Amino acid sequence: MANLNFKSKEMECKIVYYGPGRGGKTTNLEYIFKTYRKQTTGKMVSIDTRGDRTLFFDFLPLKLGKIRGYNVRVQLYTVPGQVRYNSTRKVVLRGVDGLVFVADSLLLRREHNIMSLKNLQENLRSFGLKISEIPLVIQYNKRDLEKEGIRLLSVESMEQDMNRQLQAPSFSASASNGQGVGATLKECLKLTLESLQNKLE
Ligand SMILES: Nc1nc2c(ncn2[C@@H]2O[C@H](COP(=O)(O)OP(=O)(O)OP(=O)(O)O)[C@@H](O)[C@H]2O)c(=O)[nH]1
Ligand SMILES: [Mg+2]
Repeated sequence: MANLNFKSKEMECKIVYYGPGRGGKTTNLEYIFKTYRKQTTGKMVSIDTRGDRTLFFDFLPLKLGKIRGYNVRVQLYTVPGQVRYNSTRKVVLRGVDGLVFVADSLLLRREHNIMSLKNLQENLRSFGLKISEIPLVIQYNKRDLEKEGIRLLSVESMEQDMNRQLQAPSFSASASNGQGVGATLKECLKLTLESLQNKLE
């Protein structure tokens, strides 16, 4: 839930990176941390990781400066994608203002993407929310692997699997080299701030 202070003109909102294990959520935040130094207000914090697996969450605070008179701060979080950590995912998801769903383009990960999106919908439902009520951007990650000759799902088939009904803005990306990472974040920020603005009016 966004924090609004009318008096001091401060706004704070929460964006959660969701998606299957090993899809590239942490890698997105690492790239943002590296690239948008001016906007980061503190260190990226990774709570409890084993190798490249997030066991609790990652956190990165950003400061966007003044937007329509408000000082806007954003908190980026990632959830642990592994199926067994659902209670942690729910804790991180609580109070979400905007979502980035990071899907894995590997052919072998098709089912994991679909299950993770279902799980997101179920968890939102447990808070009385519908996915259509939360600003959402979908990212098709790891597109760089096409060049390596690794079999990937086509973007069209991923759209069919995940975005036919949602019709969310979507981006191809490669979090490891940063392609599409900024575009994904910017779109999510735009939608999230617009949605908060509408709630204010
Ligand atoms: N080639 C390639 N590898 C990637 C990309 N994004 C992430 N990876 C790799 O995929 C692995 C998993 O990435 P993470 O960012 O840790 O995935 P995650 O979604 O945070 O995974 P969990 O914490 O288990 O939920 C790491 O070894 C990354 O380096 C990408 O765009 N291209
Ligand atoms: Mg992670």
